Amino acid sequence: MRSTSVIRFYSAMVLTALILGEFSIAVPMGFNQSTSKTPKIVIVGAGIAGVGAAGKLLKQGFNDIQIIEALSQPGGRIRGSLFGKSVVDEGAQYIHGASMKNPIYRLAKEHGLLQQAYNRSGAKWSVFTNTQKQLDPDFYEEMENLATFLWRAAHLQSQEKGYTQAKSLGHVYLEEIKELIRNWTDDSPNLRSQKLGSLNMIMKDQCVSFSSQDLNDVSLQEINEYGFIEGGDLNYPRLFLKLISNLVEVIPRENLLLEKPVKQIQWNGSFESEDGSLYPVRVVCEDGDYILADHVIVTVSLGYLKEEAEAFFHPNLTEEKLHAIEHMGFGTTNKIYLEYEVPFWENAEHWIGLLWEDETPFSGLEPNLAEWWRRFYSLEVLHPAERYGHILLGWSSGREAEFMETLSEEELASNITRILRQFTGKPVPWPKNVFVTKWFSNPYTRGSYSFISINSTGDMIDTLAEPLPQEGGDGHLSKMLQVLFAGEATHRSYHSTTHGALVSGWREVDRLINHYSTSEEQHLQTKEVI
Ligand code: 6YU
Repeated sequence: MRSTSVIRFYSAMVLTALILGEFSIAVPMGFNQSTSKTPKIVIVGAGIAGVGAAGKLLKQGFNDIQIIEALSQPGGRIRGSLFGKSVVDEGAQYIHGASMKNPIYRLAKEHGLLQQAYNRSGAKWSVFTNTQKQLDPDFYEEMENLATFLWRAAHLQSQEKGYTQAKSLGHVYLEEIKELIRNWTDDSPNLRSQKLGSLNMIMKDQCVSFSSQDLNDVSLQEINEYGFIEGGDLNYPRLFLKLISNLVEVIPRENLLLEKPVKQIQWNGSFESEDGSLYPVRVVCEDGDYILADHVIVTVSLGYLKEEAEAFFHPNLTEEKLHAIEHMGFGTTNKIYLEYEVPFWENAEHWIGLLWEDETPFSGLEPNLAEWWRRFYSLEVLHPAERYGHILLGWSSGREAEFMETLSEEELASNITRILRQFTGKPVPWPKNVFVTKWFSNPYTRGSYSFISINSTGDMIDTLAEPLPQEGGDGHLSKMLQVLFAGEATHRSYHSTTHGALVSGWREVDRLINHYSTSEEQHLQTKEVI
C-alpha cells in the first residue's frame, strides 16, 4: 500500500494580498526599497515556520526571497496521505489552545477552516485489559483524575524556587505514586495492578505528547516552560493541510524551490555574484547549485540538526549551539492507521483503551523492541465512518515507534490483531490496510518534535535561536544576522507545536525588519551629521 500525498502542487499566482491580512503580529517599520539595496534572503525548509516567514517577508516588501525545500511538497511535519476513503493527517492535527490567543487558530478562522472540529468529549469508550477484563468507566475516570493530580503536583514542583533542574517528570510522578500507594492497603492485588496499569497507560499517552521514550527523559522544566494557551486541544482533521496549502498559494512559484536538498550553508564569507556584488552567505545544494544571500533563515528540524549540524554549516556553529543541539530533547511519535472492511466496535465507540495489568509506572518505559506493541495504549475510531471508512488510529512513541517503521504491513497487522483479540476477547478481523507514519526514517525530519530533556534547559532553546554572527565585526551591516534560526524547537514556550513553529518564523522576520529599520535610521542620522 502506498501513501498519496495531499499537499499537491499549488498555484503560481501571486495573491499576496489575500494572506497579508492574516499576519496580525505588530511589527516595526518594513523594508524601504527606495532607499536601500533589497537584501537577498534564503529560507531553508518549507514547513510552517519557513512558509510563514516567507509570507511575512513578502508583506514587508522583502521581495528577493527564495525558499528551498528538500522534499517534493511543502508542509514538512504537516503532511497527509490518502488512506481508506479519505485523507488522514500524518503529523499535526490538534490546535493546542483553540482560542484567538493562538495564531494558528486566528489564521484558520480567517481562512474559514474552523467548521469541522471533531470533539470527542462525552463520546463512548471502553478500556480492556490483557486478561480480557473491561474496566468500569467510573474507575478509569478516577484514574484519570489521579493522573491530573500527579500532573498538578509536578507542575507545582516545577515552579518551586531552586528546584533541581536535573529532576525528571517521571521521578516526581514515582515519588507521588509511592505516597498514594500507602493508602491503597485495602486494595486486592487485582485492583492494585489495574490502578498501576491505568497510570502506566496514561504515562504512555504523555510520552506521545512529549515524543519521549520515558517520562524520566523529560525535565521538570518542560512543564514550567511550556506555554499552555487557553481553549483546550481541539482535533481538526486536515485543517493544517488546508492551512499550509493556503499559505503556500500566495508565494510566487519562482520563490519556492522543491526537491532541492541543501547540502551546506557557508557563512562569514565574501562570495561574489555574476554582477560583482558580494554576499556573506552561500547556500550550496546537493545537486551542486548554489544561491548567494545576505541572510539565511534555517528552519530544519532539531532531529536533522542533531545528525547534520557539523557538516551542514561552514564554518561550524558555535560550541554553545552545538552543545544545545546535542542535549535538547527530540524524539519520535508515530501514528498507525488501520482500515477494516467491517467494524468490530460499536457505532458509538470513540476509542478503545488497552491496559497491561502486568505493567506499572515502576517498571518504567525502557525500550522493548521485542514487544513493541506494548507501547499502544489506545486506538481511536475515526468518525464519521461515511467520510473515513472504518478506521482506527493508534499512537506510539520512543524507540518502539521508530522500530515500527521497519516492520512490514503483515507483521504490523498480525501483531495488532493478536493483541486486540487478546484484550477484547472478540474475533477481531485482520485490517484490510495498514499505514504507519515514518517520521524517524524521514531524512529531513529524523523524529517528530522537541522537548526539554533531562540533559537540557529552556535556556538552550534560546541559545539555538540566536542568530549568527551577533556582531557585524567590521561594521558592515550586511554581515550581521547572516544565519537566523527558526522552527518549532527554537520557540521556548511553544516548542513542539505548529503555532510555535509559525511564530518562530515571524520572529526571525521581525529581527530582520528591526535590523533594517535601525540601519535605515542610523544611515539617515550619519548622513545628517555629515
Ligand atoms: C501541533 C499537533 N501533532 C504529530 C506528529 C508530528 C508533529 N506536531 P518542519 O519540519 O515542518 O519544516 C522543516 C522543513 O525543512 C521540512 O519541510 C524539511 O523537509 C525541510 N528540510 C530539512 N532539511 C532540509 C535540507 N537539507 N534542505 C532543504 N530542506 C530541508 N503540532 O500544533 N498540533 O496536533 C501536532 C504532531 C506525528 C510529527 C506534530 C503537532 C508538531 C508540528 O507538526 C511541528 O511542530 C511543526 O509542523 C514544525 O514545523 P517547522 O516548520 O518548524 O518544521 C507541558 C507539556 C507539553 C507537552 N507538549 C505539548 C504537546 C504538543 C505536541 N503535540 C503533538 C501532537 C500531535 C498530534
